Amino acid sequence: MISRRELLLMGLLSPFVSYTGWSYQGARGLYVADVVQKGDKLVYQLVVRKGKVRVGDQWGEFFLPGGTVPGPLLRLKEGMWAHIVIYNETDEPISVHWHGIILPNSMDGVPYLTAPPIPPGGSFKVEFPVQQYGTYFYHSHVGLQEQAGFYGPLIIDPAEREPFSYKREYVVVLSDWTPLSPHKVMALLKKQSNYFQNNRLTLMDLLKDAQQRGLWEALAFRLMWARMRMSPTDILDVTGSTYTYLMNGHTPQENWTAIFKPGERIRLRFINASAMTYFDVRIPGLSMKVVAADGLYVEPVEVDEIRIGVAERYDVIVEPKEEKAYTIIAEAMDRSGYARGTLAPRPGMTGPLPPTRTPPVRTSHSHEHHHHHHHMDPCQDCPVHKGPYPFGPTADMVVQNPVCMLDQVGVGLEDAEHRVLTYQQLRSLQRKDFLTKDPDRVLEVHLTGNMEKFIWRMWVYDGKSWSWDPTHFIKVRRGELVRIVFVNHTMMDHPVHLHGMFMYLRNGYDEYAPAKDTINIKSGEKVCVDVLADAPGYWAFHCHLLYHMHTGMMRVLEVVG
Ligand SMILES: [Cu+2]
Repeated sequence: MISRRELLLMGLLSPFVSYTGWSYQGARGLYVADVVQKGDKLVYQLVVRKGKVRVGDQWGEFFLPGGTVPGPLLRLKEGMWAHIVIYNETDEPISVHWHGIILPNSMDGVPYLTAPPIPPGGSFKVEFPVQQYGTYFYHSHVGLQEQAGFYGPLIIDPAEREPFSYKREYVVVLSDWTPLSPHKVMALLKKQSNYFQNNRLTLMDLLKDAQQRGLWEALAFRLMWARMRMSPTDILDVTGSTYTYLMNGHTPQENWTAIFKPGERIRLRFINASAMTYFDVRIPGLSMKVVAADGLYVEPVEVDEIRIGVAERYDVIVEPKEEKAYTIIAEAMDRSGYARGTLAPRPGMTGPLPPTRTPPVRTSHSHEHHHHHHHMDPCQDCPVHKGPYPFGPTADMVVQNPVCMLDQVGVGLEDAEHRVLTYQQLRSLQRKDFLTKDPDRVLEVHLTGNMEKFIWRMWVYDGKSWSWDPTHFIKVRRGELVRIVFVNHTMMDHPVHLHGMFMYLRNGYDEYAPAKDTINIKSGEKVCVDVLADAPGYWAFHCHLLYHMHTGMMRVLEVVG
């Protein structure tokens, strides 16, 4: 009998080593970090280097935790202690943030806010009691290092028996890589925000559109978008025109492969570690049973496709029955490219690639699309301040009547002829009694954007005044139950991440609301969450689209006491 752990190791060890000859040789592929157990401590050493790695026929400069991209898999155990020593062997300051992990504020890895960055040649010892289980990841929180490969998976084995069983498991890290330096990408976006978007609409599209809705209506629709200085094809800012999408560090051509025996139940832990890419994940021919969201168990839901926002994680169980290769495809939301791998009974097999789908276009109706009125509106307790709003030129547009869209699949998936996961379906397996209480405080978070200038903001309204400046901390008292109402006034979706505490998504399941660390807020949507502010300190609260965070879509939630 081979243990699950050994199987995991076998499945993960698929090296694609590249040699540069003159600088540090980085490797691509998911490796498992060496661990030493000392009593109730799991001890890791994480050496971070800079190096060159070949991707396809291009070379890239990477930040390489453990010498690889992605960084090595760190595995912890609920109830034990994590001791992770980080060594900075690069020539720049670095930090490591433990995404979704409940830990002391000083260990959170946000430079200057929770601890100074680790200087070149320096080291930092991260220590925290492991109080949770599930699928997480770690990444740099310094500058744009995350875009350059500074991320890796973090898995925590539960103290108690899991509510489902499986024979093997695979970690699937999805990411986006560009041969451009991240600072070049930033500069290009600042200069021309649609620089990477190739899907501009043409005269042909207009004529097709006019056939369907009449010429004047089609023209008016285009004019509306032009006046807003936007395009209905603004789906992702940075696209497959520069990105190569990676699965466990491998390009679609390299076809990362996971082995199964027909009839086995396989657990896949999907982690979206990309800088800017929403992935739509499918395994044609297999349904996926979602068993955990952002690490924590949910009531199982059978679906055929999952949209995974940046920094979100989903655990699924699949049961391939046939002796054949199944393709794992993670398409970028704008269809400009994909990451790809294969589930196969033997190495070397290739599953068929599903046909490319047409790029989504935001329509004038997309905000009402598929909106059904339930008896219970899950957003009924999410009050939103009715303008006027102080956004000024930081907002291209203002959504007057944001819509609750928890039961919607998202732009481009409306017409999918299979089951797509929605937030409405996520129900926690763990009851939290405090979620039935009235909140002690309500905060509104209004997401705004100026596309032309590439300025992004998180405006906060606390019932009295507005603020947007990231150096203006949002203060709450320790122990308060804080309701946060998000409104997305932009044409893009934003995955908003809160450090240090869970956000309980108010989707109608009350005390069984799912706990998430990253909440996707669709264009035009309002969503609300409850946060039990039980962790004192300064917690970063930001859009996880790297270049949005970098240009202002970031705040700090200070828990006082
Ligand atoms: Cu954003």
